[in-house]
Amino acid sequence: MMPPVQPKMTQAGTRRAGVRRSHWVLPLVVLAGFAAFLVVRSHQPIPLRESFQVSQRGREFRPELLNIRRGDVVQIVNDDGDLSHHAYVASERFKFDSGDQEPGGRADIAFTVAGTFNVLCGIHPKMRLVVNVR
Ligand SMILES: [Cu+2]
Repeated sequence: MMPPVQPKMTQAGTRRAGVRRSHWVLPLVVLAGFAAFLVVRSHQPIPLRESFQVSQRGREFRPELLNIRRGDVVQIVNDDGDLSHHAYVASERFKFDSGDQEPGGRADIAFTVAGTFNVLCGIHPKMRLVVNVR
């Protein structure tokens, strides 16, 4: 009695196991695909950085306000005749110091951190540029 019943149960059991496997194979494939997508996406290059120019003529930063994205570069140009200038950021989260900028000198500031930052001139304390980095 028992031996003839045993093979039938095994066949049914195998079929059921097959059905159960197909239930988790599909989600697993979808999950693996999604993981692969994330890996590929994280290796794509960062969007092109924009450059902005700021003049120091007349002992003023112009423009006085910039809205940029993280990674963008602000170039500070001393186009102020024969005056020396300077540009620095002294935030807790972001620091920069151009050193002395002789006439004609340029300093590139790559803002790598989001936030609002003051760019100041160590020689002319009234000079101020506000940079919003989003
Ligand atoms: Cu200055």
